[in-house]
Amino acid sequence: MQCPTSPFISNLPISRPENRQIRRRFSPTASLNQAPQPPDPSSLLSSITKLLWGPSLPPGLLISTVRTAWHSTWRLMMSQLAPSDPSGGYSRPASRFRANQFSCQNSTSLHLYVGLPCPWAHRSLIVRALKGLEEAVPVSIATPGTDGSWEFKDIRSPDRDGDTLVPGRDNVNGCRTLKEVYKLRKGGYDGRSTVPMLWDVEAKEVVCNESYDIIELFNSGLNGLARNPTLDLSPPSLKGKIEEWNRIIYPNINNGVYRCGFAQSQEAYDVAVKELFDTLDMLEVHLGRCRFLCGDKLTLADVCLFTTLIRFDVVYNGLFKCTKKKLLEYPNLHAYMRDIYQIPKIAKTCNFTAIMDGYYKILFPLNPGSIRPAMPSASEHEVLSRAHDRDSPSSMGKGAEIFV
Ligand SMILES: N[C@@H](CCC(=O)N[C@@H](CS)C(=O)NCC(=O)O)C(=O)O
Repeated sequence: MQCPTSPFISNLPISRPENRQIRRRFSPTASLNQAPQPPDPSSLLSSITKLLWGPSLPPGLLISTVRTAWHSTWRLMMSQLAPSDPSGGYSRPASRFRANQFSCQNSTSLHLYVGLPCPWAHRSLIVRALKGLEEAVPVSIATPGTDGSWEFKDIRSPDRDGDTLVPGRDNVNGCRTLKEVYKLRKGGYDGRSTVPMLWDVEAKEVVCNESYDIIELFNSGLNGLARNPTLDLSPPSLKGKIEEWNRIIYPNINNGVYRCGFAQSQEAYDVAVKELFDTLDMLEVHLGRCRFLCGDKLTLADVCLFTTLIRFDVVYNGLFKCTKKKLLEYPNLHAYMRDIYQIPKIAKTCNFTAIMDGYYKILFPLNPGSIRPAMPSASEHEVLSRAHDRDSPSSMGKGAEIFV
């Protein structure tokens, strides 16, 4: 992002008399013998500042100038990166490719593209793991590049922690970026290149880039290939309840945290943060009575809630200003999250280093210094592995099994 420097420079009052004097001391021939270097915008800016004002800019002027420049640049970036409604509320663009569940039934030509920071992609990794679809639907894991778009890196996983998923290459198309993969489809593509994305290897076509469609397909459309075909995370008897929970959880929690973080007005933020915490308060009561959202069985609604909860204290609480409470302050929600985290294979889908880097280092308009804060100790693996006591018959009223 190069724009922050230019409004700053254009605000400098270069006609001040003392500046003219300083400018006379500047010799344009001083660097003639050096090889030309591309100008580094930040050192260029500090050189200009020093020329005009000496080593220190008057603090009041510095603050008001940078504030004006930063605020307008922030508005410009947010308006392009996070579309908003007239009140400044974040409005998430719709997914472009929706799955036709029937045409993909038991397809042996599917490949999944994900990024580990992304909660929507995380849903697809969890259902893929629970259903035992790892061989049937191989995965390529992208990582955010400096401009925020997804790219693939041929890294030999130095940060590999056990067999936790880590970013790597595009294993099917050999592309450098996800944008290139999208462009391979017939007719090309110039829209948002989002994860998760399900790719048809033979047809060279995007099957779907909407996470809920993908998890429904993984849950019930690939049973001929799944190692765990009898697991049903959306049984007909619970479909209505699951849809009801999704209607509450998607706008207020899954997208709710983004509505807090990407709000472009105080009013929009106030509404989003209230709806978020009202919903968490309600869930805290509900999960004091039931092990999972729809009773004693894990469903797709729990998977969708989990991927936001597991990121809550790690990134949303600080970076997205979801500050009213930490998830740790909700005993039932926190134990519920640990309960799901401890289901075999789920912890391996949670790469906290990738999550923190993906949010703090890449969402530049929200964290311009790109400093990644320390991992909250309550979100460490050891704490998440502590007993949750939600599976004992006495704690939830009756003996509960995780799976239907
Ligand atoms: N509605 C989509 C949302 C997917 C989405 O927004 N993914 C983000 C990462 S969390 C992305 O890939 N953004 C890249 C971009 O917008 O260019 C879904 O549920 O699959």
